[in-house]
Amino acid sequence: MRIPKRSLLFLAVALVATSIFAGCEPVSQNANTTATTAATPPGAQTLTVIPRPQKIADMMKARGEQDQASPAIKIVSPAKDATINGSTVEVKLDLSGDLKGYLPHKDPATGKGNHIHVILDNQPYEAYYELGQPFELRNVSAGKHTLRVFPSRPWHESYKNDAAFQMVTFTVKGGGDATKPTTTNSGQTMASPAANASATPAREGKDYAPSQAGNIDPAKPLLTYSRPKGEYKGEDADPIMIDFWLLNGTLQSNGGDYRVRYSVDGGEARFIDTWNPIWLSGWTSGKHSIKVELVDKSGNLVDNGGYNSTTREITVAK
Ligand SMILES: [Cu+2]
Repeated sequence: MRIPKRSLLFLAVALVATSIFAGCEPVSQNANTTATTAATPPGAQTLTVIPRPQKIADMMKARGEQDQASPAIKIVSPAKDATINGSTVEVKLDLSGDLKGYLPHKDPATGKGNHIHVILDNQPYEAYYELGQPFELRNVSAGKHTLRVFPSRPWHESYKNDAAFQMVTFTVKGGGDATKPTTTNSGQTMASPAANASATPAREGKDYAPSQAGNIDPAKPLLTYSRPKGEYKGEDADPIMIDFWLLNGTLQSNGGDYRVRYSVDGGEARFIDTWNPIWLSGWTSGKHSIKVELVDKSGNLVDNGGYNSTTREITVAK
């Protein structure tokens, strides 16, 4: 087949023009441009690790010394190895240490603020803002469970000093029954299965899907998945932060033996070798899955009760 020279020239000019225009587009648009020329499947995206966003750097500046704090968190309740009767587990935390002004609290105007990430078993974390008020896990299934907590910033980046993490194991007897209403200690009905949506909770808390503790060895390396989680909209949808907590293990570039491996939508595996959050830019709208794992130098999963390999689904709406 012969292609006229003029057509080839036109094609070349068109390609150059396309790449010039692509260069002017925000990063998030580049993914789409690449996808159309490389015939990748619909929805394909090219994610790039970018530096800490300026918006967050500005927030840190405005917070004074808070980001140099060394918070110490303690789970007061449930006590280690406690047995709890009934499906509601009251959580009480004690925050101390060198706080430098760090205080969990939700600003009613912005809906944001410092908070604690509370994780039942290996479910997505729940945010706990007002430590002076009780927080409860509702509808917890019978059996053995773990609770993990660590302080976080308004943009959900965790504090990573040793004392900033605690985990306890406890057991629930006669746990979650979805047909019965959840009540407070005084017997006042807070939420019934039929009225759940309209009821205003009297305290912070969360209804939980059935889950059990992993068979965790608290002395072995433990990776706790924290972010991303849930739904990302508008300016929060790009970049998106990956953040985790690492117990009993040191990553390769911090002088240790471990690596954190992650992949998005089942794609190519990438590594995080220093214990810091990363920000990924270039997300397309829709559902995405994120897998975060703890591996050794050879790339083998370092298992600990199933918690060291976690896959989460998030929704991006740009
Ligand atoms: Cu958070």
